[in-house]
Amino acid sequence: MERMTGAEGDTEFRPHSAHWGVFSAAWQGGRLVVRPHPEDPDPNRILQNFPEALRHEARIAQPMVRRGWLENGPGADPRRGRDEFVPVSWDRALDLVAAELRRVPMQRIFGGSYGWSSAGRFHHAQSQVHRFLNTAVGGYVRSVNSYSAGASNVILPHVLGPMEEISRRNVSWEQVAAQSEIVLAFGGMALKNSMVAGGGISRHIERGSMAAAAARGCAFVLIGPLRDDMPEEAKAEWLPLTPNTDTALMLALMHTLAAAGLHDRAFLDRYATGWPELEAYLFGREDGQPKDAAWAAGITGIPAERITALAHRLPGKRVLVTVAHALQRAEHGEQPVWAGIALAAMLGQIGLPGGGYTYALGALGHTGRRMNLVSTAALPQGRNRVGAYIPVARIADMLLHPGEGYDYNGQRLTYPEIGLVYWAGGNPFHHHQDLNRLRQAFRRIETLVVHELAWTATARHADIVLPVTMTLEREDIGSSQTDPVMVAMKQLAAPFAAARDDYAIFTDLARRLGREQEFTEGRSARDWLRHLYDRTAQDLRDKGFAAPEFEEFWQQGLLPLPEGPDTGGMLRAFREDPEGAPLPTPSGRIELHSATIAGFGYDDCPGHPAWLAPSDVPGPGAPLRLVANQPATRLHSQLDFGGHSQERKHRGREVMRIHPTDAAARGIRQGDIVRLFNARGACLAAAELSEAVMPDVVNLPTGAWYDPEDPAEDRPLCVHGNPNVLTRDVGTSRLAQGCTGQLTTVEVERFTGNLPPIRAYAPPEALPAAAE
Ligand SMILES: Nc1nc2c(c(=O)[nH]1)N[C@H]1C(S)=C(S)[C@@H](COP(=O)(O)OP(=O)(O)OC[C@H]3O[C@@H](n4cnc5c(=O)[nH]c(N)nc54)[C@H](O)[C@@H]3O)O[C@H]1N2
Ligand SMILES: Nc1nc2c(c(=O)[nH]1)N[C@H]1C(S)=C(S)[C@@H](COP(=O)(O)OP(=O)(O)OC[C@H]3O[C@@H](n4cnc5c(=O)[nH]c(N)nc54)[C@H](O)[C@@H]3O)O[C@H]1N2
Ligand SMILES: [Mo]
Repeated sequence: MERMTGAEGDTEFRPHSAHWGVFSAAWQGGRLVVRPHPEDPDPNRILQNFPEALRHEARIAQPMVRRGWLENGPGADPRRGRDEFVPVSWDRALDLVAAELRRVPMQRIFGGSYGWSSAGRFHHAQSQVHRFLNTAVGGYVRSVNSYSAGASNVILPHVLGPMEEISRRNVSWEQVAAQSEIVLAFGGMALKNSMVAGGGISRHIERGSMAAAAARGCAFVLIGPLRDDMPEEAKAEWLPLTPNTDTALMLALMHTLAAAGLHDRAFLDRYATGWPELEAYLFGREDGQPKDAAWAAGITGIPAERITALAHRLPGKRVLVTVAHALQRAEHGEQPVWAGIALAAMLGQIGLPGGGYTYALGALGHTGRRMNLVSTAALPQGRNRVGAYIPVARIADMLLHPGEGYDYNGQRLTYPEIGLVYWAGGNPFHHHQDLNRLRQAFRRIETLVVHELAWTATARHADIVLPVTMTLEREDIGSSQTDPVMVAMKQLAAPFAAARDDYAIFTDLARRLGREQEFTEGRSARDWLRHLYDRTAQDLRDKGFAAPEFEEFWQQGLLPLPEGPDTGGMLRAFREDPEGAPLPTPSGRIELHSATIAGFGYDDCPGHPAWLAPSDVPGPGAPLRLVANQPATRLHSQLDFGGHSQERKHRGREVMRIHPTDAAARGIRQGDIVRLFNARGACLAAAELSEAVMPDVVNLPTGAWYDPEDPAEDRPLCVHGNPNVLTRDVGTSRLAQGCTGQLTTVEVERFTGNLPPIRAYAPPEALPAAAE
């Protein structure tokens, strides 16, 4: 069963998997036809980005080296991102990378390499690059936490428990469908988001679960700026709320409950610590300001009567509070996560089926599901001998301010001095904020090595670009802890041009560094698949289940995995026995006041949940709030050039939604090309007038590839619609230093100039091949 090279023309449907769904594909009439998993009750169209993407001109055909780097050697260079490229052979490219890895000490290599890459568990690029740097180089400066949940990753363990536990193991969709009476969905539970699950997903159950709950009489309340953050099936009541003011609303709900004596004192006494401190704050005993509904109305834009009425609906009901990731991807993002817990604690439902608190339900197709009983395949990472790390979203700070100190979670850390940055499987020009600042940061380093399948802006900023296969061009195993199917992902197409697998590239590099055996352990890619499979198979057998041999699994294509019971997780166990199953917090209880956090002395994250007025508020020059959320038509920036992503653009631009009143005030009509701008940057987009967006808010999702009109400028216009030219590169607080990219402030105007062409997908200029 060697790798096939002539897959095109194969008319048999073969299984494969992506972060947005298990599927099968075959070639029909010279075109790849993609079919979702037959048992998926609610498949999505992101899968339809594949056919056009496979052989698109945006693919990288061969290894390339930036001209200035080739001529002058490693070093800071303002031409990074607008230089020409020189095609080189694989041998030459790998010699150059190996020489750099020998030259630059591991303490000066940043290999954090954040990014989602592809669903297969072996060719998962981030796992590959980390394993390679550990086993073949010795280590690297890493990153911790995620862009997804930077603030929650840090605050949740202090006050309730680990983020993954709280989001995945406690409250399930089954419980919601059967038991919840009221669901307060802060930030909603948009179906566009639960299409996605890392490692693949065979069944999208969110729409059906919300429909079942609504049919039973469960009331969903959508709190947030966009009406379509809940599906119609949920029949949700929409409470339009000024972005980044959820904490004020939560505090006012708590104040109303406490003032009326409707809070669950017995629950707070038994299961929580810090209620007296929080109560004092709610009643304004500290600062003279009661956090009542009238106070919150002025902040949130929600009338006081609506807030008090909502509060009075809650006591005695099975109420579930869920807080979307989006709320904490913002200034002081720790606060709504913590305040939501406090609200749920006052209602006394934490640990009951379908009630209490869950984090980010529906943000991904991982949440609200049963966990598999057996382990998921994962490539071992080896040992990193470098201790230094950064919170992931501090990358530009690190590159711009080496040697400077900063606060993080009670520690004083120092940014290391980085010479070489190695990226495989992520797109910082997608995920990072204030891209003009990121460009400055990347200009300062000595060498940027990027593995990519397409000419993303990150690849264009690299010094050495190595073209990789996309998932369809190799075989792999698809698997996730929250999906009951393991997928034998078959190769569906030959590698594009000279593209190679990340694993093959790292193997050749490891050989040049004299560490091939350490990296490969003597295994071919196919051997690794068998090895990863065998571990899950052994786990199955150890637990008394049958498991086929690898060859049979590969033949079969799909292997069902046993799901565990819906136990209610850590929070249920804690409710049932708070002494026997305490929470992993310092007090063993829910911390409404944290002595640890208070002890850090941070004014931007005090010892209890608090309203901290944000600094990024509408003002002259930027009177509108921008919501830069996840895109419905793709995963982040991946396959933005694919068919489904393209068909939703207008005149080639990403679509920005604006309320008709705000549009009229600016003379903007449906379909107009508009310019969004603020002090940091500007981009074009196509206007869509919509009452699903609340007034004073505009919505431009992420993922349109960065496309600078004149890259020689300091703040070029992005002609395509990447909102990260506008967002701010500041941490959530000194506690978590998380990403704050979800929200910022902007102005919008009609664009009346000549419409610049989209060049984001066209390969950069290539010079004749170098003599070698
Ligand atoms: N303004 C704003 N910004 C945000 C967010 C926001 O809400 N607002 N959300 C943030 C969040 S939650 C996240 S998780 C990040 C996501 O940021 P990323 O994960 O960096 O985004 P992706 O577009 O998924 O990048 C993955 C890259 O890997 C490449 N790739 C795919 N397969 C392979 C492979 O096999 N090998 C290699 N070498 N490369 C491969 C793809 O071509 C793509 O360029 O964005 C963050 N950025
Ligand atoms: N189709 C698709 N799905 C995805 C992804 C993708 O790229 N494409 N990315 C996946 C990833 S990596 C992640 S981490 C998750 C992210 O999950 P989230 O971060 O929750 O997703 P977003 O779509 O960014 O935000 C959800 C909604 O929150 C609302 N919102 C924004 N700010 C506020 C606020 O201050 N208050 C309130 N109440 N609401 C607010 C916005 O209206 C937005 O639509 O999504 C995942 N799902
Ligand atoms: Mo994310």
